[in-house]
Amino acid sequence: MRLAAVALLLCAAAPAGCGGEDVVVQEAPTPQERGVAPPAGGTAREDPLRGTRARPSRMTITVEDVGNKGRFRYRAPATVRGGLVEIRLRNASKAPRKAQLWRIDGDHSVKEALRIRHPQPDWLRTAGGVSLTEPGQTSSTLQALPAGRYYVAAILDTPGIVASFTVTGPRTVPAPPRAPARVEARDFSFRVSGLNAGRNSVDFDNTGAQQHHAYFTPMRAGADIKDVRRFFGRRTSTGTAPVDPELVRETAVLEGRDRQVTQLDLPAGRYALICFVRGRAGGPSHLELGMINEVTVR
Ligand SMILES: [Cu+2]
Repeated sequence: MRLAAVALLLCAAAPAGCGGEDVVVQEAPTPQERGVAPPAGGTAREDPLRGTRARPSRMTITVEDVGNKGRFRYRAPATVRGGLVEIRLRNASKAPRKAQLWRIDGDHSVKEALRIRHPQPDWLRTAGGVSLTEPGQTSSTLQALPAGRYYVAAILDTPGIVASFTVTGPRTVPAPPRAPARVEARDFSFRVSGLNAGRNSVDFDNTGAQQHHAYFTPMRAGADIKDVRRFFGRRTSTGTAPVDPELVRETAVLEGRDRQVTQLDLPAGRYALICFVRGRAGGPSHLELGMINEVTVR
């Protein structure tokens, strides 16, 4: 694995990724972006994420390249009706991207939030979002979005141009229903069940108190999980990587006691499942605290 990629991983859960100098705040969406509205009321519809009947609100986030130097920008509607929300990420850029949501409480600005690394103050919360999505693809997450001010940013990428938006409605909202596949993140381990080869709707359930994400990377033939742990644990790497960094599946970061149903496309094979997040205060990554599992998908 390339060292740059490893270095970026170690920055997981800094609000806007590593670096930060290039981060620009997008304050004013275009009228088209404002046009994303929840589905018309009246008839319940089949929810593509989990096959049950529900009428979640819906928002579409778009990410696209800016110029040709690897910079990118998010666009989001200015306001979203809160509650249970289907968040879609349309990846119009040339690299895999995800949409990490952050919620800002109180009078703090997005600019202020973007300067924070660790420790993270109580007024800034990770708020889920959409898993890593391939170029040209759209994928979805179903989760509760309580009223508040939010922004969408990258986490494991170079800094992009963030988009801010306001969620209207109640402060407390119902949690999403359960999905057949489940990834439970605890402090500091994973439990996994029901994953099948192909596209899964995954109940990503953070039952711990800490922030967690789920990062799947395929293990090369002959590699074992100890090799992977050793590989990510050191700052410099030599020899053949025990994982394939070109095929990563990764959820957004969830705050403790939060849950979402998200999509993960997993070809059959053996994966290392890792959490790279550090505590709100900083300190060791959860990988260093043992948050790594081998998962076989059939
Ligand atoms: Cu974690």
